[in-house]
Amino acid sequence: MASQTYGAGNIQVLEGLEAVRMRPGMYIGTTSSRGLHHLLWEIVDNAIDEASNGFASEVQVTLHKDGSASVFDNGRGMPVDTHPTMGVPGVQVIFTVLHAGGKFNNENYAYSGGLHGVGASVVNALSRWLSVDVFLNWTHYRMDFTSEFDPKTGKVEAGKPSGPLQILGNTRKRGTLVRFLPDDAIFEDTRFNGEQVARRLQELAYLNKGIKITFTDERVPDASARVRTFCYDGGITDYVQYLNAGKNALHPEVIYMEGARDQIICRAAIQYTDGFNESLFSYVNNINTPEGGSHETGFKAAFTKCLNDYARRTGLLKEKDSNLAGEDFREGLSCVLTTMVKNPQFEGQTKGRLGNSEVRPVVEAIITQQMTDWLDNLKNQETATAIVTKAIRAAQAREAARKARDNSRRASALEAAPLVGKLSSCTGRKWEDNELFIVEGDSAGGSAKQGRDRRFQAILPLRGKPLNVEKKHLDQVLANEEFRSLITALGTSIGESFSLDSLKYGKVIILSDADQDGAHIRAILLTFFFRYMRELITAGHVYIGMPPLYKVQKGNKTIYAYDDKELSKATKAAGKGYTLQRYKGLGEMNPEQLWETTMDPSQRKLMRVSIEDAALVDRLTTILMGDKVEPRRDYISEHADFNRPDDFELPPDQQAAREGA
Ligand code: 0R9
Repeated sequence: MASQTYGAGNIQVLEGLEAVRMRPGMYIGTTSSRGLHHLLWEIVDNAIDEASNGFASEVQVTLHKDGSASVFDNGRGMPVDTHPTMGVPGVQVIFTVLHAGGKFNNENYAYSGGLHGVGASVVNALSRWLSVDVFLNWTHYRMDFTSEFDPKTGKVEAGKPSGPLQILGNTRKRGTLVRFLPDDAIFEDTRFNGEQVARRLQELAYLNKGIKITFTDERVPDASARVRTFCYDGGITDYVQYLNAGKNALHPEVIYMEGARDQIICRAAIQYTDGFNESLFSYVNNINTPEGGSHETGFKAAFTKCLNDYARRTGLLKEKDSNLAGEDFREGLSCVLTTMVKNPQFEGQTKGRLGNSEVRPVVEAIITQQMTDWLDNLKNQETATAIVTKAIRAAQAREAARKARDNSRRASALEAAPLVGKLSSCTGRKWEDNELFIVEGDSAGGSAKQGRDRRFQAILPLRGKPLNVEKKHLDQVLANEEFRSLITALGTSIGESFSLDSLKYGKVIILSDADQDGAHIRAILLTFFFRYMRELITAGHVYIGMPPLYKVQKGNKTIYAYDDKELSKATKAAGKGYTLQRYKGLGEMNPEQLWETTMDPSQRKLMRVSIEDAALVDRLTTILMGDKVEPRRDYISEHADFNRPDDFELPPDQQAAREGA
């Protein structure tokens, strides 16, 4: 025992919070906005842990006007009694000793956040100040911490207690309240993104059935929009229904499965739609695993096997038929899969894949058992038959697509020229430097061809509106000429056979008009990339070009304005006697203008397309591109403002200016 006290544990104690300030990246990954939000998630995770362990029913998160954030849970209250070896109150240990929370409480917090779990002390170290209020045993305790410059040592003292633990009085409340102000000396930007916070809290509410999460953004001017409450008694069942809003469900009730074995808990909720896409969202300890992993593998294996067995048992698949593929059974499937695992190992480039191999057989066994029970139930026969029938049709379409792809491969080998006939390629040999502009309309395409720098810019003009792939099978997509040209130009193939390694361009830039038609074309192309070449987006290759909306001219001086704010600046700067031109389409610009405003890397604006939250994007593409009109109209009228300058990537110099401003 004694040797343990003086072992690794002691080293951690000696390592002060200053180490965190020296290398914040080592603890929170980055000091960008993502890292900033990490601080909040750390505290929120601790509150959710207290609730999901059954000790709290409510979590309240508030973004305050002074830039600080606070989190409250109505749980047991952090321990305030004196720590046996450190001789200071428990709260003090939690907020001043690295890794303390986990260290003396591994058993109780079996499933706490693997990715975020850096400890509350890291949040303290990276905050200008932090306060914790504990409501426990009818007593209100409080402790304050600050990170301040100490003139005596010439260093910043990180997260030091401002004084001893205080007793402020009596209370009938129970719980813990933590409030902190992220240090602007550490973070590039200390403003929390209210939408991002709301989205994650909603996700946590779905994943943790019955917990009431209240989010208050005090910075919002409109009082009626300040407070939002998320609470879902149906948990992930409600989540699936939310994902399927705007889709046509194949069966009214969500199928729910749950089980636990070897300290692994697994839950799944599924519902089929009449669509063609697979939407599977998996989580481990409340953390999204977009790259899948052992839990997903186990789920898919069980799911495919159970349904194939069922199809044979019931004669839907005949003896001569071969088994259906997993992807056939997942066509039109919306599924949320969550697992709780003791020591999760996250792997992959973005740490988005679960590595623990022991999880696969457990999930497989739980799903097999639950799925078999469901399929054996008489009242589910109609739905089960519909699922298998749909999968059989999917298999037929997959076969047709394979043939079409073979044909187009053969065709492209024989007559590559006609297939990419519309493409004006570039001469550069370094794929990373090359750019493919997908341009709306032949006339703009013509200007782009003449205006471009042909050494690294290729142009693919699109005639009219491309096919809306949201409503189409892969074989139909492959039969479409516009998409065939695009796929051939990119060189990556598509769907299952997509390969990023064969990509011929570092940037794929969508260039469409700044009007409704242009927005529609953009949405169609993004839907196509999202459904069939998702890696192209996640690897950061897809961009949206931003043509200017206005030209302000005075004498021989020209200013281009990309939104209304810039326009009013430009007209003010120009003073009296300027001429104003409003561009209605790309086609109105001559080649030089198009180059100057939209294509020249040193002057243009590009927006990089990212998938921060695949579940959200999935829901949105369905709402915006699917065939239900109502949800689309509602969404558009609710989010009418697409003028979001923060999402745009400016040329390097302007970017610096914007951040300075
Ligand atoms: C506002 C955010 N909430 C928290 O950070 C929070 C941590 C926490 C907690 C306990 C209760 N509520 C909490 N809220 C707790 C845990 C235990 C015993 N008493 C109270 C226990 O695990 O046995 N704690 C989280 C870690 C610790 N407490 C501990 F390590 F100090 F015990």
